[in-house]
Amino acid sequence: MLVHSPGRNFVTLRITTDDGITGLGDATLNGRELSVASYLRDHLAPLLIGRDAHKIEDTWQYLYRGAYWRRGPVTMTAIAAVDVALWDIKAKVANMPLYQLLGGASRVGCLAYGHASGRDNQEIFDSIRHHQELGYKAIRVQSSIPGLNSVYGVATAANSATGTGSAKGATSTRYDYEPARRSAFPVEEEWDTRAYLRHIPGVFEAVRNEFGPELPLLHDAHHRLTPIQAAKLGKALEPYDLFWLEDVTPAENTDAFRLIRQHTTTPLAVGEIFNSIYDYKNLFEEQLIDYVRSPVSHGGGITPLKKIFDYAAVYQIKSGVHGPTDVSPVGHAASLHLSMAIHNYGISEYMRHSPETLEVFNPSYTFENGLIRPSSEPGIGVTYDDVIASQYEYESAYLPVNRLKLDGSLHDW
Ligand code: EZ4
Ligand code: CO
Repeated sequence: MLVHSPGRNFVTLRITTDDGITGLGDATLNGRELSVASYLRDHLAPLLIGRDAHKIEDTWQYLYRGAYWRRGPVTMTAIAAVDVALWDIKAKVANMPLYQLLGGASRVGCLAYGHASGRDNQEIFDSIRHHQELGYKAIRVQSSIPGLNSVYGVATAANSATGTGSAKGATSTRYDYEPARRSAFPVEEEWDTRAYLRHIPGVFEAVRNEFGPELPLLHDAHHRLTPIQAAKLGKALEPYDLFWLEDVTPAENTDAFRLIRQHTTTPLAVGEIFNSIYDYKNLFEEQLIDYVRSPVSHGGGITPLKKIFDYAAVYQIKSGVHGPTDVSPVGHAASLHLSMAIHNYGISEYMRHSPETLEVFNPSYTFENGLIRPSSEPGIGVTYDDVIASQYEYESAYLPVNRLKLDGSLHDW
């Protein structure tokens, strides 16, 4: 179990076989890291000693069914880490990049989107241009809201245009690489849904006028709206032809999508906090969403996520994998290999990790001309540098909480 904080906190599982082959799995659960580390160390690792590393499906079922307590983010992130480490090992033994074992490449690379944001439209335009210069062909746009002093997902002026820099010296509003603040308590932000709904359509109108009709644009509402507010936003954004609108309502009430879907043709994405095929079942069967946000590391691993994507394909629903910096390069690489192989790939979020993170994980995937590609290295193509990692000790860090500006009551995040 590797728990370090190169740029931000990561929990990484390393499994070593009797013949000395190692596999890595991402066990990072942002803001609740140590619970997964304990689940793995105290409950799963002892069960793995002496098991055949090649029996991936059987081991997955053993850990999932054997616990009795199924699902949930902690359990499923822990099982995912074991699953990915075993796939890494199997692919190394086969001497192939993992996507070959998952069916081989269905595409030359995986379309990725980056995060542009700003406090006003001019800053947003600069941030979009900067991301285009970095090679992005699809861009998520988040904006400050007049009257609110900070909004999650909006970088400060210092880094909104560059999108670079390390977490060292980061301030509470430095979101590009450190959405979770290092402190014993979460930052409290303020929120006003009516102000948000009034402002956002104009931002997309301005962006479309500036950049034209072709550029794929995305937006994340971070679970903050009621179903009828979500329907209104989806409708208001229709003229600007979004690639998707993400996480409009609190994700646990999937019935909300029925109402939203009746009102808008804006494509919908959800699932970054889901962890089971059962979370998606009704959404798929009633065709209420368009993109599946689960990353390998929070979706229980490659084994179950492949099944989720295949199930989604029946309904022409595509992948749209979560890829923030709190998914480690191990998690990104695992999602990337699966993304290369499946037929119904859509897009991946790709926030770039900090130099500290990259130094520790040494990912071999590349990003060029809008596409992320795995290398031809055997396995998932990530190696962990323990020596460098040991310089970065875990520090508690939390995502912000959100209170209504009007009366301070806690709001959905
Ligand atoms: O808030 O990864 O689409 N991306 C996101 C992320 C999540 C964080 C939570 O850990 O919503 O920024
Ligand atoms: Co999101």
